[in-house]
Amino acid sequence: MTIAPLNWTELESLTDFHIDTVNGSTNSQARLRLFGHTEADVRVTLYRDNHAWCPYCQKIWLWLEEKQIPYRIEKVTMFCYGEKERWYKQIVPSGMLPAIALDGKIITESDDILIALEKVFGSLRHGMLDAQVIPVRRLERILFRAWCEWLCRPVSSAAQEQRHRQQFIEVMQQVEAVLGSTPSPYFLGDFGTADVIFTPYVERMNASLYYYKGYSMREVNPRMSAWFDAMESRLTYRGTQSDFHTHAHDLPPQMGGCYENGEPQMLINKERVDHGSWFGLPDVTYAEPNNSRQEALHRVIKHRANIIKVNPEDNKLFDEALRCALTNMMTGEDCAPPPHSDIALRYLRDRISVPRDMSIYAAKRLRESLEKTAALAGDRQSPPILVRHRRDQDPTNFTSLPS
Ligand SMILES: N[C@@H](CCC(=O)N[C@@H](CS)C(=O)NCC(=O)O)C(=O)O
Repeated sequence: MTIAPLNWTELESLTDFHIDTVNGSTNSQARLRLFGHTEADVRVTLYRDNHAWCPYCQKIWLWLEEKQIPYRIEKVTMFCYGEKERWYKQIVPSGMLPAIALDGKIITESDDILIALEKVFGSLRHGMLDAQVIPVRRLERILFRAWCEWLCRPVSSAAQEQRHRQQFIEVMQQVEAVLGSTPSPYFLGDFGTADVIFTPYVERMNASLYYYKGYSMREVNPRMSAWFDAMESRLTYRGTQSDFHTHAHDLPPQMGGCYENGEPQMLINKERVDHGSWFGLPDVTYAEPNNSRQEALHRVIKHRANIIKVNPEDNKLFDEALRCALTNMMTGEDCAPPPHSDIALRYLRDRISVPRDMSIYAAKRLRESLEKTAALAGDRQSPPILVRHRRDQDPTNFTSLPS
């Protein structure tokens, strides 16, 4: 049995999701973060990318959130999905992100930014230049290089692929040893700068190696696994945390390509990340909040005009199909969408970005309902997600309608 789609007013009545972007917990929508201070206390502006894809921006973002420094956020377009804003090139001619303005002075390079912030606001447990932190920072870069070598270089033989894998695993074992050297799940005994430094890329390694190499970093490395669990106990990290689907498809244009190894486990993982089920993937282990559906619904309702406008299929058809998916998400009942709406629904399924659009479980709920509803209309997939650039995500396409 299937039910009729709810209208937008009926759907609106099913969510009272609300967050305080300014003083509440870490979130990707905020333009101003006060942590109970007043605007007069703001000395920092963080320039970060629109979609929260930039790893070096996540490092600064997390640090500011952990230290609860009042700050403003200005969002900038990355080259891979659009044109850099002229105003930004005037202050940072290279266009590189992140940057901060600290008491009006522009600082670039994420490490230099943290060092400058520490000078003014104090360090996050350890300082960037502490004798204990320097080797951990170095290890993070060694792991980063082993990851790039494995993920981003085409190989000419299985033996070469195996060498790259082995090289990465060997560095990973060093990371395991450092994490295992104290009883705490964090680096260097308790949460601090070293954990912030590691966060952006290990999150991306976990996602990309699962998807492109069939290697589940979080599951096969017990210390790393405990580290991720500990990080996920922090609302700061949860607010910046992305998921496997988002990273699998935001990394190729940023990294200049990611190479699949075609192994059986890789093919299974890729299928699951792209087509579901998204629940149970090792991209998150904290318990699902009980309002994840309400969050997803709230976010779609807020941006529905743009979501419908950018969809390649007919607006009226997609409006109804989208309401069917949302009806399914909120009621658990099947809601048959109009014929030929399968592509439209899967187009959105493939373009939900975490944490830009919503948090990790909300995205899983929404993808699940979009897929379930699309399957009632047919088995056609949306055009493949681009790998050289992501101009389908050009922010200028999303700003011309009020949302
Ligand atoms: N070493 C720099 C690297 C920064 C960097 O590579 N930023 C990339 C994004 S993650 C960037 O801004 N690229 C230009 C663009 O994509 O628009 C840092 O630590 O801040």
